[in-house]
Amino acid sequence: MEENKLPEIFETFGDARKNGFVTVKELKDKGKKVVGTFCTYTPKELIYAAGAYPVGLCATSEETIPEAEKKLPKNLCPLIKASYGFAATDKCPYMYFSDLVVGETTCDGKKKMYELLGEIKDVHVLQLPQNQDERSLKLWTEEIHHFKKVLEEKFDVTITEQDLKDAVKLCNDEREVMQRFYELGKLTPPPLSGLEMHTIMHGTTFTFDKNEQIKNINEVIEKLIQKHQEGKSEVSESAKRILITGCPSGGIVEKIIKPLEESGAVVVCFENCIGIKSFDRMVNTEKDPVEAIAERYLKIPCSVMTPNKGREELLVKLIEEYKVDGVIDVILQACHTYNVETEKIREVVQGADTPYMSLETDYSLSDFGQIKTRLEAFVEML
Ligand code: BJ8
Repeated sequence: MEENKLPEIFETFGDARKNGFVTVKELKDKGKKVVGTFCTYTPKELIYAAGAYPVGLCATSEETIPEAEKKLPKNLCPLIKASYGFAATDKCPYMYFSDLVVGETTCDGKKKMYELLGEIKDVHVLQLPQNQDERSLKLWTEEIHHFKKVLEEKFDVTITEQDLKDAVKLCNDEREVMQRFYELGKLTPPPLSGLEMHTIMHGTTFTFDKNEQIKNINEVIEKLIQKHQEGKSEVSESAKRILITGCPSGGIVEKIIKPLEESGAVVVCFENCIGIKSFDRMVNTEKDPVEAIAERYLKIPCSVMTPNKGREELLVKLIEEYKVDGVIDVILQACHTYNVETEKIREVVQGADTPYMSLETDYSLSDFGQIKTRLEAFVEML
């Protein structure tokens, strides 16, 4: 391999969704169980502990939205329409092979969509409380105990305490390596672009062998650190450093991340569910595993929580740690919770002396030119 050339792992992760199709079929042929998930609040540990494999379901392209709109309103978040559309058209192999799909009571659109999805697939909806206080933690802990029972009955297994502890260890190991990976964005210049970082993080959603993933990511980290030490980063030292927050960014990469980086900026930090929100915070291994899992997941600072102070505190911390020059808040059309929260987030970000811009968009390319112009203007004034 050429010196400093990144391993094919970048490509491997870039193709992870496609390659995962074969893997998931092989797993099914071997009699393994697959559980489709939509949200960062889904405690993957329980799924592993039941001997099944969690997989993120397709929801990041507009391909199936017209089909979804036959049943769902047009003015609904594109992520929700795409999720349903992929299921209704059988175009997501992960959905097709899922023995169970797990939804959650996060936003109104999703929880109502799951009712329709339940007509196509076996769906279990986790009753997620809407705030993070002690009473909610009790409810959520009970809900996780219930989820354990649902999985035991569905897959005819008994989940032991040791199964849970092993699963906690696996997920904590993954979090640890992913934290080391995204913290590479703290370097100046960062040794990889935001687009590359996004590709890898998105690819992990479709990687079934987590130990293999941990090994591969470690390899990428070592290469990138070496690249940085040798001053060979392709990112310019003067590139404006951007933090992306808001709705999941899987469906807007071509529309926002790419043009942003083409206009002289670099995304150094993804605070959203593709990045830090998913991998931040470990499950405490000193406590009862179900309680510790409940505690860890309930703290996720998503806008579906009210209040959602955690997101504000996290942003202020990240702006400093990643030496951020500007924050872009991505709002998927008709996402009321993130949209309403922009006002608070603007105050918090500007209060940290950092320029802020919110962008509301969907998965279509109809506003591509308009967004590109706004991104260029934003980068220019940084
Ligand atoms: S933890 S961000 S994955 S809920 S679907 S809320 S964009 S209107 S996805 Fe999410 Fe879990 Fe939170 Fe993360 Fe808005 Fe659309 Fe609803 Fe959405």
